[in-house]
Amino acid sequence: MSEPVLKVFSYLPNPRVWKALIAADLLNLQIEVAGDKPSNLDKWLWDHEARLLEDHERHSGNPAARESRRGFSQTLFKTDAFMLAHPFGTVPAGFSEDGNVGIFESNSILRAVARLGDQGIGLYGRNVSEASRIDGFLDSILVFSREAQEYLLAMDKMTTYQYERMAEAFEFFSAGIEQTLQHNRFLVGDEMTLADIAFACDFSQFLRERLMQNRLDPVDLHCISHDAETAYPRTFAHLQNLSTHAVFEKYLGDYNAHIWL
Ligand SMILES: N[C@@H](CCC(=O)N[C@@H](CS)C(=O)NCC(=O)O)C(=O)O
Repeated sequence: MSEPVLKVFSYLPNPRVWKALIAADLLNLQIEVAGDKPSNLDKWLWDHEARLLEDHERHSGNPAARESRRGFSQTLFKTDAFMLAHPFGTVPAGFSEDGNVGIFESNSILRAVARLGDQGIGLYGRNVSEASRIDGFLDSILVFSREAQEYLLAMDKMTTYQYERMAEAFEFFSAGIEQTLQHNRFLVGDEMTLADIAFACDFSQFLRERLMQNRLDPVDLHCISHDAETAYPRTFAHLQNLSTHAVFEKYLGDYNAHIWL
């Protein structure tokens, strides 16, 4: 087996990590992944050499102890080196193979994998215009997924404001994807690219809202994507087609089974 080209630390499983893993599988590259289920990440030292902490190290006086910022409620243990490499202190946290450079934001970890792989496969486009168009989709996907993150984290305390923001973001994003797929087989042209990988992972993560309807019931709200297949048929067909690709299936297969029931 070849040497890993990147290291990634994260909670697991995590669709944001799958972006890089799908690209790595398509490019026949290895990524070293370390991590644990979300509720266990407070037992880890967040570092390039991430490791489980000893019980006696898990106290507020540990210089690595920091308040969590987003998506966690526990004290987390992030080394100064981790914060230098990852200015926003988030996971997934990518590291160059030598550990010297932190690569943050899952879309950028994805880009790093593509840059390290065989350019002939075209995952990052075939020319500057295509690569830039892929970047445009990656940015739009990030904007959508940030909104989705806030929404999913607010499930037990949903406000009308939060819900309406998400509904608007979903409509804006899905309409754009639908529009693109009227003309193209994939998001950028007729070949699979990073844009499709990031779309599949982040859109799938948002669709987990369908499994959380019971948490919206008390405030009389319907999950936003309910029946959205009718309004955005190409978008959902694209996700389904991507999900049947063997490499996507490996990561997203079970995760997305609920969508196609
Ligand atoms: N847009 C980022 C999202 C990363 C993110 O927000 N991660 C959160 C967990 S979902 C985190 O690491 N939070 C650390 C903290 O709470 O301190 C990406 O795609 O990588």
